[in-house]
Amino acid sequence: MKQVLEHIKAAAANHKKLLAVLIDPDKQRFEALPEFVDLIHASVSTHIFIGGSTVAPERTEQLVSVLKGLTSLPLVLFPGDVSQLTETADALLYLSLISGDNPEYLIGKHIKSAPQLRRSSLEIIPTGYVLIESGKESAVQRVTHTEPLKRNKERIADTAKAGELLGMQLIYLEAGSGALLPVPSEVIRFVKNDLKIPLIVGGGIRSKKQLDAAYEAGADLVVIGTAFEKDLSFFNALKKDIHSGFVNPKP
Ligand code: 1GP
Repeated sequence: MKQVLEHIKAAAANHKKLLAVLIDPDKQRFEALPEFVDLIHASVSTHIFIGGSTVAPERTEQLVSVLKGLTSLPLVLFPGDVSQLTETADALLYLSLISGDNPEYLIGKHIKSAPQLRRSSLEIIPTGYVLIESGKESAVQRVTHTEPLKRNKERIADTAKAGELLGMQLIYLEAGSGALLPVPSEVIRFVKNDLKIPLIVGGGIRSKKQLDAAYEAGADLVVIGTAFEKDLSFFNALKKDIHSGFVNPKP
């Protein structure tokens, strides 16, 4: 069923905030997954994103297969490379790095993935991926050999708008995994006010306060990875609360 994008759009339209836990197949120990998924289920998380900058081939597929047996939350590929595509997931963020000028990450990887995706039943979601300066060099910057955008809201909004006008279905503002500085609220607000499509924000969010600030500024879906990798007790601050206004599709 191709429903991941529709669900995100409906949530955004109804101001229901979404939270994706990002799992890096190379960093996650498979033995620890049952406990990790239990914590995800007890929290307000609504999605699991899977991906990393450098992941050993097969590892993504193995991880998704294990997760399938543990959860009915949507499993969404957030791949750093073509080798991270697997049919076992529910959807694919088909990322084009529109903040950069490296043709390989604007269209090159996509051409390489086309033979596989032509036959795929994955839900493919075209996503404009916008890397923003965040206080230190990010893995995305290092791997893609592109410069992040300066924290200049006009230029970032123009980039996001260009992605929307090209037909992308989501915009992802990325500060980079483990960023020192998350995407500033004023940038999120400025970009969101200018967009008709849902807005994803990630990178460097490690507290409930920062999460709420991103939501309040207009993020429809926030992605958090490193904070959970470093400290599982962060889930305690994100426990489900019927009054919280979050929506969780898990039955
Ligand atoms: C990285 O935006 C994601 O691509 C999440 O970042 O690991 O810093 O939470 P963190």
